[in-house]
Amino acid sequence: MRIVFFDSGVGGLTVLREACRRLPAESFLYYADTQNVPYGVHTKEEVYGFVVGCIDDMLRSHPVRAIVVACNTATSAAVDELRKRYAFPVIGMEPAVKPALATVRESGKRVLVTATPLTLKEHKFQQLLRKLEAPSQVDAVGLPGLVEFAERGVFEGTEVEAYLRESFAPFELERYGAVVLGCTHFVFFRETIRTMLPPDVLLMDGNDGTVKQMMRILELEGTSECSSGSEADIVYMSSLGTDDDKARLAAGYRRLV
Ligand code: DGN
Repeated sequence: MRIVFFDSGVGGLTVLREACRRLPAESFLYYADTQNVPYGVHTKEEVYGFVVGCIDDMLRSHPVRAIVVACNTATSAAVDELRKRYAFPVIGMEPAVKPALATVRESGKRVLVTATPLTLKEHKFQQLLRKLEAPSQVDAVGLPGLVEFAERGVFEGTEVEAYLRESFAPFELERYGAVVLGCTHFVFFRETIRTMLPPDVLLMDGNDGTVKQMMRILELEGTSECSSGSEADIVYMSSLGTDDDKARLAAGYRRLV
């Protein structure tokens, strides 16, 4: 049985890559809901319906050991319901606000969270800020355009830079100690985002924490030396089910290793 990583498109590959590096002997399945990407523009109820449709579709041909919802948007919209519906473990994501706040505690600087508009609007994110007693130290900006760039296979260049510059323009970036990549697609743009920020700003994502959580739940021991992930055993599936989708997903993964 394979461990499944799920996202609307290519973003969750950035989480899968961390899993492949730590668990080189495991077998994985990556499922992308290419029919309904991007999720960020839909309602919570619609996203839940899309995710259940995909998982039920996959279960017809593949038994599942566990599912990692490698998408912050789908996690905030659907993870609680998915846990009630399925008997296998369902692991979700959370924007890395907690570790980011820990890194700025001494400096008194602020944290800027980037994510899709739906993640930022959802109850789960607001609840997380309240739980961390952090609303006044955190600002947020939606970057839905990055999901669209990644799905078009545009991962760098002037178009991406112009979009980021415009999106960050309202913020005084010197005031921030950490920027959180709260969407798995954004990890593809890490290098370009880095160039937009003052050099001492930390960039944080939730990928490693999610994989460690999955390993705890499944009681898996990782290798002490992480591999590149290039030899990983991955089956690719998508809701459109085309060969073109599979090739695009495999190419997206190869970009990361
Ligand atoms: N990769 C998703 C996330 O982490 O939120 C966003 C995907 C989308 O469809 N908007």
